[in-house]
Amino acid sequence: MLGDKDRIFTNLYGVHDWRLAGARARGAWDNTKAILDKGVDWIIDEMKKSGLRGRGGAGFPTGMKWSFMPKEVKDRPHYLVVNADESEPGTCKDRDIMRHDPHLLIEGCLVAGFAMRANAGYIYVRGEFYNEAQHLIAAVKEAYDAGLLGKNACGSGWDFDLYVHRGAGAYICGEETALLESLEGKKGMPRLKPPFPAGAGLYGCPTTVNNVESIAVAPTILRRGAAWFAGIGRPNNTGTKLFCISGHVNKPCNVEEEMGIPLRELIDRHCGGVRGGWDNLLAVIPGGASVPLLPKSICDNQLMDFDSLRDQRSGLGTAAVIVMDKSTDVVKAIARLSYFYKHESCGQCTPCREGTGWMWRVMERMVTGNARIEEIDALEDVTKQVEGHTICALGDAAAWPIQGLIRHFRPEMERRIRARTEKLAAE
Ligand code: L3W
Ligand code: SF4
Repeated sequence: MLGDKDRIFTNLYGVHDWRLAGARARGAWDNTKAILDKGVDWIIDEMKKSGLRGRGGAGFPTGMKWSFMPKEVKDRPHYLVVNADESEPGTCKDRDIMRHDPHLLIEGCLVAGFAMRANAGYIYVRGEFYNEAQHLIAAVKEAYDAGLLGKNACGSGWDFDLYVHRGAGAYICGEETALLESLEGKKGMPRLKPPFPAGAGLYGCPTTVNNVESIAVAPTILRRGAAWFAGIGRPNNTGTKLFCISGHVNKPCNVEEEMGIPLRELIDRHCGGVRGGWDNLLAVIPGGASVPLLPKSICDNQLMDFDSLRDQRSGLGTAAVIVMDKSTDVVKAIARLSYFYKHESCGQCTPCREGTGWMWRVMERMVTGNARIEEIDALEDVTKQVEGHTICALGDAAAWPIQGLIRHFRPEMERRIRARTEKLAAE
């Protein structure tokens, strides 16, 4: 269990002052110049040694990502872009960073921007996060007024401007290249990768897109040292992590915990347990809507980190833990997610545009049992034709929850079909 001394987000619940004075009192902006004075190579090396993996869903090593940026600024400017378009169902951690600890993020932007030789950064905030954007804008102004941003930021000799940009409420704009399109003023439609943003990103220039939490933890890692962060959690799954726990628990909450904490401990310690007790648990979606759910039998001994969850053919994703007790209609729950992906598909590639609608319609019939048993296999087959055959990960995200349902709850799907068939035969 993570002790208070190792917590990075000391105002996660908003009980303290989020403005500059309060943030400074909690350690933010503490001699940032000294970090920058150590130089670009030291910062990137330290980030690599910390083992930090991206907190936006994919878990890509952050230090390595920063190192992909060209070593020198030549003909094109470099950009840092922060993905604050938090829209993954169940996920609400970046929101709390922005409203309760915006200066951690802003200081992180300066450090990350410096390390990737960017003189400008953009924070792309989910459109619905109006109040969060207001806090960010106010905090950015405070930072400019205090000489922490702008020309000669923090007295470092580095110029760094930071802009807050509000999105317009499309889930797909959380995909990094759709976000860049949107930031450029175009329709938020994902680009083919490669090229990755580090080669051709915003306005075709070298760009790194990072999640809010990844950037907000960077200054503390650099102040306390990579070894401190790497000493928390497990190998290849290091550090502290914000978990968002919702659904059928007694006290839903966001909490910063050690990576690799057992799922049961996370729920029992911080959420007062599953509603009706652990034995009343049916299933958990461990990492936001896009990752497959896990039945109770797996949850009993499950560790919450990237590799342990991947071993169960699921994922840590955004660490949004959605708990379902035995009162849940699990087929209906996944059908609702299928509707979500159908609705949010940008429609530019055929397997996703057609497949998400097809999967949703079949899932709706699975809810009532209005299907044939063989259609479960057909449904699974279609998920595999969508998975890996689309421009962006939304296609995979639509396929995986259904695959998880079939893997773990196939008997329940068959039971509904049989029950309906028997009922019709009896009429
Ligand atoms: C340079 C290479 N850069 C990879 C970079 C890439 C990106 C990062 C990860 O999707 C997942 C998705 C959601 N040279 C590189 C390279 N990169 N190879 O590394 O890339 P990737 O493709 O693994 O993932 P992604 O496209 O960023 C993210 C899942 O997360 N998800 C989260 C959704 C989250 C939200 C939210 O609310 N925050 O929407 C949940 O599971 O489904 O699979 O930067 O450029 N060779
Ligand atoms: Fe658009 Fe879906 Fe293709 Fe992504 S996978 S580009 S959301 S149609």
